[in-house]
Amino acid sequence: MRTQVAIIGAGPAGLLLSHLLHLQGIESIVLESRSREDIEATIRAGVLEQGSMDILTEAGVGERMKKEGALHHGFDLQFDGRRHRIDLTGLTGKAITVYPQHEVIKDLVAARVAAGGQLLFQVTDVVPGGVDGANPYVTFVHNGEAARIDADFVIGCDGFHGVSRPAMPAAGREDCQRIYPFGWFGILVESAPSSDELIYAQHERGFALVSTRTPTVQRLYFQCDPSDKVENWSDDRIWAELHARLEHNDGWKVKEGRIFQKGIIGMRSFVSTPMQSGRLFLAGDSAHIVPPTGAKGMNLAISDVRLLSRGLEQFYRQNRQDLLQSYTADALKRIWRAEYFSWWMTRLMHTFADATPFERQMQRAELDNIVASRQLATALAENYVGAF
Ligand code: RFL
Ligand code: PHB
Repeated sequence: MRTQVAIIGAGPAGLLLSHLLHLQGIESIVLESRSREDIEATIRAGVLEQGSMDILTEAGVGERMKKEGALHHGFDLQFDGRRHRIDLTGLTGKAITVYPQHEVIKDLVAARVAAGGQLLFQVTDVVPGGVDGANPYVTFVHNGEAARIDADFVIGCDGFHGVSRPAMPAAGREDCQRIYPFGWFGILVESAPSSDELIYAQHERGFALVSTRTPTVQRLYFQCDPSDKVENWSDDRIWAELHARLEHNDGWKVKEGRIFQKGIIGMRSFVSTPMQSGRLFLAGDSAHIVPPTGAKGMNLAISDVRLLSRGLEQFYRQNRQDLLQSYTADALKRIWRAEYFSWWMTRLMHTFADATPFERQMQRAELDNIVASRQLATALAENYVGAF
């Protein structure tokens, strides 16, 4: 097989890149280790920044997002049993949309299939090769047969546990990482939303987050031990913990319902540089991870591939490589700001078991400052909506 751009991974990064390239008349093949049903059913992110919505809309895949996604103009910060609204639109003129990542995936897969795009699912043994020369390739196994794609470029969009980052030369590679001493327990609940807007709650028992999915499904999270087991959490224990952490002075209570999905995710900040070696480029979670507190991961994946698609377009249209050469530096500007914001929100909202009484007071005072100062609340809102 031969194509212009071989893409490893059909997450938001890989699928959107393939679609953006197609719109510029550039051919690609996407290789995905899981099945279409599996990628379309995996529950992950929920929040899209305005800039991500604009990119999806310009790419012609924003129709269902506009109809079914929920536009949110603010969210609540809760601490000491009180809520304080962060008026995103009032402070920044922008909003965010809650639209599940797997719906974005469905829209992108449908667009690729409708355009006759090549998506190969359930491939195994994917190995990028020849990336230091002008003729890179990917070998893999599909339907039990060994296969090879020759391409001009190989793009690793295969997430944090993929094969692309390990295939980059070790010399000159720098991995910056912070692993947090807690995780998030996430549940999906059959019930009407408890709140019209997201609630980020700080509590001495640990952080909790009230989010939504659809008018009949809620997404709730609470800080937990990352090595804990889902089996240790009966539905009753989960509700007791959520009620305790989300307790509100006006008597508001989180709505209960049937819990139909439970999972624990670890939390880390991670950036691997450079994001390019020869003809191999990394985009999205394959190059960087943020803790979910700032809701930035999918948004970063989208902005990475927007940059890459421009670089590839310049290569094919004008035979120039300057945008491809500056890809790492250009992408990192946004990535480090999102890393900073996600780390800051995580530190602000979570309970650190080893915090001293002084550190706890500083955390409380910082929250008080944010809700008392329009300038500080504006900085939070600008970062949250991605107004940079
Ligand atoms: P993905 O989505 O991990 O996709 C990678 C794809 O590559 C495939 N793959 C391979 N394919 C072929 N060969 C191999 N060897 C392969 N190895 C892996 C995988 O099967 C997969 O299909 O990476 P991508 O495209 O970079 O997208 C990143 C986002 O998925 C991620 O950053 C977000 O989900 C993070 N995130 C959030 N981001 C937001 O912007 N807003 C949010 O509200 C938000 N909430 C979240 C989140 C992530 C969460 N979890 C579960 C980690 C909430 C949660 C709970
Ligand atoms: C979600 O709805 O999954 C979600 C919302 C906000 C976050 C993280 C996850 O910060």
